[in-house]
Amino acid sequence: MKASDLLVKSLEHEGTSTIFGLPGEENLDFVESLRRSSIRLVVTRHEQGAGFMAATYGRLTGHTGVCLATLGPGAANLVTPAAYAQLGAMPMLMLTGQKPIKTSKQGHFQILNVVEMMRPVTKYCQTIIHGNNIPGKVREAFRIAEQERPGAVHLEIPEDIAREDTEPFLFPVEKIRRPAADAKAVRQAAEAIEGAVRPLVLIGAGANRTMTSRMLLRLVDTLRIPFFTTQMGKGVIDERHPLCLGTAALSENDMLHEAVERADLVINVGHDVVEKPPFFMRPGGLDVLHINYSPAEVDPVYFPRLQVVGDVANALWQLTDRVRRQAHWETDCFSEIKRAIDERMLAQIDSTSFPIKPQRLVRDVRAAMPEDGILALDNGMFKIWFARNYPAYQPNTILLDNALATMGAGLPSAMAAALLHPQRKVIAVCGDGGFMMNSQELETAKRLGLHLVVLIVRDDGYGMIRWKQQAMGFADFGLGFDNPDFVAYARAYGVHGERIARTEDFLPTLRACLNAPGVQLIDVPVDYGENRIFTREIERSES
Ligand SMILES: Cc1ncc(C[n+]2csc(CCOP(=O)(O)OP(=O)(O)O)c2C)c(N)n1
Ligand SMILES: [Mg+2]
Repeated sequence: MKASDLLVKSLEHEGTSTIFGLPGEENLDFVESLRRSSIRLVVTRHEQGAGFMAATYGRLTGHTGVCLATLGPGAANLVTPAAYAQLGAMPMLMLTGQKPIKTSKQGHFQILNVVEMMRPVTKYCQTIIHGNNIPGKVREAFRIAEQERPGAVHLEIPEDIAREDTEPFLFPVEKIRRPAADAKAVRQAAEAIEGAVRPLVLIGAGANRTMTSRMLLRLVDTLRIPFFTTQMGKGVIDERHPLCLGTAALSENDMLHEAVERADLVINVGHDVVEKPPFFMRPGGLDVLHINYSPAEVDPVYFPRLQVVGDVANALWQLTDRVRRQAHWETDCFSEIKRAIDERMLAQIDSTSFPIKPQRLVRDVRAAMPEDGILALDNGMFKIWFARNYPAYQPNTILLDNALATMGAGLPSAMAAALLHPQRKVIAVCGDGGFMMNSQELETAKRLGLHLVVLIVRDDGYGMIRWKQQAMGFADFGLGFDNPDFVAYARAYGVHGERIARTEDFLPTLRACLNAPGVQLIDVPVDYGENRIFTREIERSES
């Protein structure tokens, strides 16, 4: 069998149904093999679009998303998506072409050492040097990409290898059960929880990717311990739950930290130091119990004394069975904090001033979204507002990247969500900066017939950096820009566009766009004056 056919067979064997990519001539044998396969090739307008889509596919399904690029320049464009998948723990395989390795007549034209370039941003990267190795390398790539902690892997297929004749053989795909936490560790953790006075649960990114919802809810409901979440832990338990305090959107002096200050034990489920810290541990401060698939990496702001390492859902199940609610627990003290937080959340939500206040924007988006609607956020100031003010009702209904925190991933990740869940409402929320980094994928979205809304939060600048610049006492410099006419821009792609001119128009327009077919773009001017709420929190932390 031809090697490129065997590569496609190996991918089919792993259950790959879609490959996102932008081929070059070095991929043409593979592309021809794909043409005759069951796998769908989704062609994008930039490799970043393909990579971000594949990573989000992996994040949402737990199954490795696959993307394709050519050698040198194409592969270099996949570096950011690789870092996105690697830091965000999303299983993704990148396939890249290469010039022939046995004989080549082109000198070093376009040749980069792609495998070495990918090494720091992947868990596994290899060149296939013989067609017969393909099934083994593919199996290893998938196994490693999906194994906790998930991440990016890379395989390079040189042109001459892709054309080789091979002896086909496929390795069995076995699901590996994760080890359960050690009974002694669970016993010690249970004692620590029972011995605490004001225990508090923190839900992190790891809990969101592996469907621990049911076990976490059982723990919280049985023991009645209040909880808060990191940005990437939003939605594991419905945030309307009476014991939910909210999301720590900032690392320091967030309003949630009043609760952390009162707690004497934080039960940290699925937290990962790659995510921006939801609070800082200090020597001699509160105790932290780390429940995760792997031990906590030692870090100056995170050094838990107690650890339960193993399958998280199983650990929670064991703990809930062991721990008894204690009469001496003072968890009621958190209700007072919750009331204060809820009150602060009401500020400006009804404001009709224009441009729209971020609080009103977030409130209206929540009002328009059904329970299972998916928001995919790009990076910018609005991300903090959504993290703090948007209650998620279901796991993975707010896709935000607080790990690499790259701009440009919002639209492609929303597209992957819309492709996977055509029946659900999907909104990409982008700044005017981040949107323009991958706006060309509007063409891909339109071509694929996706149903999604693209919301551009427009402040004519790199708002988040402008806010930090101001908070640090610097003059306003170097962060403004002009924008295209986004409605005309949408039209050029054959996409419907709307510009909001009055705050009251935003909710009805958003509702109409969510109910209309195809891609709908909304340009909404925002008033970031409200960012001063966070500035005060920064100032307090610096004084
Ligand atoms: C690829 C990339 N470049 C730069 C940054 C640094 N950065 C973080 S937020 C931001 C501004 C984002 O501007 P915009 O998308 O307009 O959102 P806004 O903050 O204005 O709402 C910048 C430059 C980044 N995170 N990622
Ligand atoms: Mg902006």
